[in-house]
Amino acid sequence: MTGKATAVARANIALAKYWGKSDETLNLPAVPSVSMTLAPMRTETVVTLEPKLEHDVFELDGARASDKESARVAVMLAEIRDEARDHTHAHVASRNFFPTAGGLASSASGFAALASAARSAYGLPRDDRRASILARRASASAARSIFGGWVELPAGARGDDSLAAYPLFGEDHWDLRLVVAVITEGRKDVSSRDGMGISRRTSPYYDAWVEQSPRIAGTIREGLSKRDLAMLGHATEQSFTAMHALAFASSPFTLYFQPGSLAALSTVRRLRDVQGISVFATMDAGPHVKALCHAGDVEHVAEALAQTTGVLRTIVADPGPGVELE
Ligand code: 2P0
Repeated sequence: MTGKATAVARANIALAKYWGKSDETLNLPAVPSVSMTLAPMRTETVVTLEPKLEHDVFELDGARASDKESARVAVMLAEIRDEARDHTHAHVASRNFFPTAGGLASSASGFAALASAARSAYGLPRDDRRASILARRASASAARSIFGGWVELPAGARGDDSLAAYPLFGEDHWDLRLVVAVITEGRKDVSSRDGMGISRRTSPYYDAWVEQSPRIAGTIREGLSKRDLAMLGHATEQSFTAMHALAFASSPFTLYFQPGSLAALSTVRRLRDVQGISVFATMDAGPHVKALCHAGDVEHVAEALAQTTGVLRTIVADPGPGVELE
């Protein structure tokens, strides 16, 4: 049998952040996270079964991927082969249609697209829950990119390998925008995985983070449900500031901010406090600042951020759909 399938998945940005694992072997998050899937940030992955191959081959953006990246892909393919009872190796070609700058995670869209395309190429029926479980084992934020709109990945209890993300609201629920203020073009220094491990092992605030996160995620869910941007936005800012405070207080300290990040955060505060625009910030494991606002305010917000010292450029994203499979 020669199977071939193509999947498109999109990156997502967490409003309620995942940071810390309850189980490193199964890659289970210690806290619930809630994200928005981003329409323009697409990864397309083509999986082709090739009986002549003696091992899986992974190409990323047209070039042979590193051994480390290839190994993570091979682990997922091996799990799918076991389920499909087909031990043919595969050629995987993945292409990102957005910049792979630090903190604009392409691993989420990449593993979501891979899980979906590979299941289909091996003849398994479409099952987004199973694809989300596979994606979560590879990279927990990828579990959320299986679905469109607004998505939750609950915290996982140690040993529970059935954990998957699920959609809260579709992409048409609310016409919000996320403006990414790009601060550096390079890759980040400390990976999310390493950063959250250091936080869990050494930060004096880790237990408080795990204890408080469900409450913050609950407010974010409620703000989404009521389409209340102030409720959603203040809780979104609480989640990212708590995550970064936790990381900063670890040993050695983990600091993702650059001077431009602080300037962009000031711009967001000024737009809100001085100009009365409903706009709220978040940051991930990188220096970029992401601003959440209504569609009607997005040009003004993007312009103000683009003019901020230290901001290289801006990217505007609207809520996007879940995985598309051919
Ligand atoms: C998030 N991040 O919720 C958080 C906020 C970064 C900051 O999920 O170890 O690459 O592969 O499960 O999914 C990035 O972490 O980590 C992430 P692993 P992942 O989006």
